Amino acid sequence: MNGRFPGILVVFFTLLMAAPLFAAQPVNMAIFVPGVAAGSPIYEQMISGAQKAAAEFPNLQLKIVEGGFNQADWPETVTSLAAAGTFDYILTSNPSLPSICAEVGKSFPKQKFICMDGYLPGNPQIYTLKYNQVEQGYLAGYLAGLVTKSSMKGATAELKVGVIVAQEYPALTREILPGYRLGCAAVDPRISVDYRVIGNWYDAGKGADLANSMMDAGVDVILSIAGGAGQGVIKAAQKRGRYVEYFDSNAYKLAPGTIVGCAIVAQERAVYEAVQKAMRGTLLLGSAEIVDAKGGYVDFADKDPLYIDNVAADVRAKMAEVVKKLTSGALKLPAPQM
Ligand code: RBF
Repeated sequence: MNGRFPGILVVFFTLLMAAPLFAAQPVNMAIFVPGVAAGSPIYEQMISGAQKAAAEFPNLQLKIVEGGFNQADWPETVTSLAAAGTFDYILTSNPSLPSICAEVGKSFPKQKFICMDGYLPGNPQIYTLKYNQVEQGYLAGYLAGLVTKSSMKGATAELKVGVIVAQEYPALTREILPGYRLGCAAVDPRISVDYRVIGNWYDAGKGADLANSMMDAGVDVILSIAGGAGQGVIKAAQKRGRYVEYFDSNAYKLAPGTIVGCAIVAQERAVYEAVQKAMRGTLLLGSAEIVDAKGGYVDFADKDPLYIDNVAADVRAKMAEVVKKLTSGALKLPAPQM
């Protein structure tokens, strides 16, 4: 037999194996951002997670659509995306979206939805995934408690910590805040929590005003969950040498020395995994996952040099213990199914 024959066979079978790649149907995915992406870490992670998947699947086309801050407009925009009939999937993120998608889905029964940071089991058009935000809040609360009791430069004599949020919603009032309060109380039950609501996700001026009024009253560390409005909280704390905690992403570099803790969710990873499954046809529509610290989806960013360099060693040591308890599953803080 001619020695070249096996070589030809290898080429033939390689082409045969690669054929599905060339023939793969295009998949179109709309990413609906309920708000604006800039300054909202959970949305930024959603986009980067989807882009990471798109880099692996050349047949995946992404279209990013920002819904803006008028929440009353969102159902109409989601409807127009479904009505276009061109998007295999609509990917979105925040706890108010599953019910909007369910409503829109009634008119467009072929439309598939991926709703991150939300919870709705049993709808055959919708996959949802939410984070255990009791744990995420607890991590922020525990650090706040340690910082307010510490001898760090910006810590005041008062045992007062603060939370500034953009808006009230069930995941905040029933998971994040209770988790935060529990974390504070675990450090010292005498710690009081000053809690204020801005009223929107963009007014940095109001964020700064609320932060200043809290700091006047002796608050030394403020958890901000406020999207772009959080910039005002950070700037105000920076000016007075007090502290801020960030939520969702590692953001120490935004204000080194001012941001002293980041309670994070692995939304980039979760989106990447969900989109990968969608592309492979293994995403389970109708399922509602809850992911947690034990699974590595909720965590505290403690490896960053900007945390290590700016937070007192005794605070970091105590924080490390509680992070370990949560990530190992030794400390259980179940999230409500809602
Ligand atoms: N988080 C943001 O970072 N930016 C936003 O613009 C934003 N808008 C939201 C609107 C609604 C109606 C709800 C319920 C939540 C919103 N969130 C937003 C909060 C987000 O879902 C999540 O709870 C926080 O990022 C904390 O993990």
